[in-house]
Amino acid sequence: MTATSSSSSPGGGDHDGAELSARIERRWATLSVAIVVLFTAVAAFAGIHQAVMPQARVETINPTTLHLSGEFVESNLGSAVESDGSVTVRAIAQQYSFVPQCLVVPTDTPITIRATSPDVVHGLIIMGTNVNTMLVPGYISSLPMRFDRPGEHLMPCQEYCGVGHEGMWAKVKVIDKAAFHKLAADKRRLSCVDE
Ligand SMILES: [Cu+2]
Repeated sequence: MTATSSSSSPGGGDHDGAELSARIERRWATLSVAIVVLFTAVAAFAGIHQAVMPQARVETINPTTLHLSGEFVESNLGSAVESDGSVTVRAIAQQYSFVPQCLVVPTDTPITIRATSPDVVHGLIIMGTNVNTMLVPGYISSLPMRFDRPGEHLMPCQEYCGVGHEGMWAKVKVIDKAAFHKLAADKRRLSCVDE
């Protein structure tokens, strides 16, 4: 017992104990507030840092002429096998459908999806994967993806784009790599209709 404690009071020991636990409690309260402040600061820094950094690469395209010439003409849409064995899928999102409406891709292959919009902002999300991007007129969205097993994934539009928005969706059909390459042997661009 220290000299400052009230030695006259018989309950002095209890008083000390209460003070000690109050001090410990304050210390933990300060620590937990500090942890919350630290994580908020980290999240804010990460978000702001990402928002102010320019994109590594921006690809633009004229939305009024993309159906007439270049990469996104109708005959060039769908899945294409590249010389390195990877696959590039090109698609257009427009009010209120995706072209092609069903994408076909192989398993165990690096795939790049490239898409854009000729009219308003749409979104593309492949359910069950982390593929999720906005499709902004004037810009090409390009994302890598890879599928381990065959199956079907829904691909709805995830940006409200007008009255027909809820009916705007497509499908991604993942098929066995060998079967895909058999199809690709006699077709330049593939979609589900070639299956
Ligand atoms: Cu849409």
